[in-house]
Amino acid sequence: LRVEKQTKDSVTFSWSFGRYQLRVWHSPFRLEILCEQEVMVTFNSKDKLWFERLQHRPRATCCAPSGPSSIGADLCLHGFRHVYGLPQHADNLQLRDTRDGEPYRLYNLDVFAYPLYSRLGLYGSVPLMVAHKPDRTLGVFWLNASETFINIQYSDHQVTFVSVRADPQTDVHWLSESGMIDCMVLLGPSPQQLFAQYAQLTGYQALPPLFALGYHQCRWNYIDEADVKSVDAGFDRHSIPYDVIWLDIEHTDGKRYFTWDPVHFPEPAKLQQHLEKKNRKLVIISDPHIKVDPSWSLYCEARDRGHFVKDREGQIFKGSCWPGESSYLDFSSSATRAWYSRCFGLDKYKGSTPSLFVWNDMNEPSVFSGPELTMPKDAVHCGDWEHRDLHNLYGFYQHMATVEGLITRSGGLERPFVLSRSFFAGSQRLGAVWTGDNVANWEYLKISVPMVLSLSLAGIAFCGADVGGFIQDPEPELLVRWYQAAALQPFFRGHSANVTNRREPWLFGDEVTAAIRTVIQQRYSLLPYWYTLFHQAHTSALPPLRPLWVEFPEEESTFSVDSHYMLGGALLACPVTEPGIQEIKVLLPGSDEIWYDIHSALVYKGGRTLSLPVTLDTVSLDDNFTPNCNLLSPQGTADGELYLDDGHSFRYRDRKAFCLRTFDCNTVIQSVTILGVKSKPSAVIVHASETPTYTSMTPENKPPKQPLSNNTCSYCVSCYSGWLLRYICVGMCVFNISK
Ligand SMILES: *[C@@H]1O[C@H](CO)[C@@H](O)[C@H](O)[C@H]1NC(C)=O
Ligand SMILES: CC(=O)N[C@H]1CO[C@H](CO)[C@@H](O)[C@@H]1O
Repeated sequence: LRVEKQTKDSVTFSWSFGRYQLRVWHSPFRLEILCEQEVMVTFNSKDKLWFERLQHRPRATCCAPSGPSSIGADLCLHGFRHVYGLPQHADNLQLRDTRDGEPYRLYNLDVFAYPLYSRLGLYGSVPLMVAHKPDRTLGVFWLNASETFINIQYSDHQVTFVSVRADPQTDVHWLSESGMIDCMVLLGPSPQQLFAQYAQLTGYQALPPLFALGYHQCRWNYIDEADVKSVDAGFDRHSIPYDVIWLDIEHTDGKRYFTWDPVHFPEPAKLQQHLEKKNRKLVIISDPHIKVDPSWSLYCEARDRGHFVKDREGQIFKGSCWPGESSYLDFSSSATRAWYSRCFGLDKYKGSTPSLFVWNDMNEPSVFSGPELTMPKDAVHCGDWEHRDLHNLYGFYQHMATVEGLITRSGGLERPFVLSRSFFAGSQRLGAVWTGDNVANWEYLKISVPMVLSLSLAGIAFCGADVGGFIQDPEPELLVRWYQAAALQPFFRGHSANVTNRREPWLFGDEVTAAIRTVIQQRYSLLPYWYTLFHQAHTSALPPLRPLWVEFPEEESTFSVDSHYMLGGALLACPVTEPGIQEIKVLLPGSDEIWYDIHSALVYKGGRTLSLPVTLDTVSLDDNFTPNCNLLSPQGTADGELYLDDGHSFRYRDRKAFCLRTFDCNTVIQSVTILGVKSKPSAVIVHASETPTYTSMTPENKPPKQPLSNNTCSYCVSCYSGWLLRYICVGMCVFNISK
């Protein structure tokens, strides 16, 4: 940064050889960021910058002892007419102009059956806004964990200091209840660079253990050990792959976390060993509220060591939640987090084994007796911080302590898996989140897509929505459609509330069972692709789920699409989210792209909207190759990447025990299936540059049809035989297609 120009009113700094400039005026205070002389962002363009100083008054005499402490600022984003982000809201991906109603609110709340198309705060908050126009993606990160409101105003005219131009602009006004102004502008310019800039500030997506990308079966509640075993056996009986079965609050002894119901779960370790024999895991719930029970040692320990949040009088705060009267662990304290982490030790947590993983629920926190079902803002945390100052971070800190607990339990060797309902900027470092208490109807299925896209844009790449809808009973068609949509979202879990009917995939007749089996099997076939995408998220911050504009940043027609999206750089996914329809419309971007329908192998040119017929089996998945490497080109090449490691430990990080291969021809493979070949080949020869091995990602672990010899193998192929990616050839390979 160097000073380029100084006048009596302003000073101009520049960097990147003068390409970028920062201009600061002192009165009125303004701050402009320019790229090649063009203003991108103006800070305080409407003079809304505001801050109040903390005051110190005796706590008991007033409702906000630090006095009014709000902060606010406005920014003008020049040339932008599309802004996104600010999860979590049950709304479209593109943020709306708020002049016609409420501002977007960021305040973590437990909202059962949350209203749709609302700017109300939900379970988690990420104060990151992403703006996009054809030549730039830009981010505004407002780092504050108190209740925050954001107003957005789109306009067609741009008013700068010196001119009025017929260019769009977006004005954004941020307001937080307390804190300091800590606002970062991320300049991109590409979506990829923006993701990386944001990850440098808040962290990269944790690489999940491979099993966590499989299918999860949950219910409130599987009632006892026999029930768990019978559901587990049901998956085998119906040849439906799955990896994890989940237990909700009823598995405990009276909602005391870290205990087991002695009648229904008398032998939890044996149950986990039973599952582990099939390489399956158990996830149990662990919430932040602790039953007030002086005869329970864990409660007494937390109380005596000062691990609970206090009320404004300095007594231990009490509120009601699942166990009845409860106190809440103060996860903002590092001592409390360390203590809580140790509770997951295998010696301390009786009945747990290394194949038990964790789910943090109700951590907004949910307080049934509190204002808006959460903790009063004047509750007091360690260091005398009021709850209002860190409310949106409470769940993040529980997630952090749980993750720490699982890592420590394994001596630092094994990757944790922890799902959290509440989250904040940076939760991607910890694990997965989901969209909370949704409802079994088509509207909630539809909104799940923009909700997970919005999380993905804000760094939280490992996210999903409960399959089928948590509340109420889905009709079979909805259930099938939901499985199809969710199989193309990162976190894939079926879950249902206690008052709903059972809905394991085989309870609705053969047609439904078969449709669900197909889609879960397809998910497993794509696991190597998912895993590779998570490796990318982990190392380069590109999320697996990408709004179309992330891959096609210059195509304005994609900017408001949120019903379909890219899954990695190669697949376009368009789930069916309406009942009884015969066809869906899909925008295939890129006028020089070639798209292949993965089910029919039909070829389409990009740059148009396509109507595709759908049946109950259809979820549209289209495969794309960039023009310079599609198989229809004379070169007949394409490329792709594959990441593999042991799937569960940190050895990929500590000992670099992984395999990352680029295929110079990597299309969609089953045995060997290659799209885009004009005529039916008689054989395909695989030449490998080193001795390759075959890895099967299917549960049966079948060997390949023909073993490799001399680094080559030959397959008879039919021109098109399905899209299951079954055998992954590890090693640098060249496929020769014999015409
Ligand atoms: C479901 O859980 C709620 C909350 O604990 C309880 O009040 C209700 O009785 C339960 N219903 C059934 C059918 O178990
Ligand atoms: C002082 C203050 O409260 N500013 C904060 C806004 O919130 C973030 C996240 O808690 C803090 O890191 C900032 O310091």
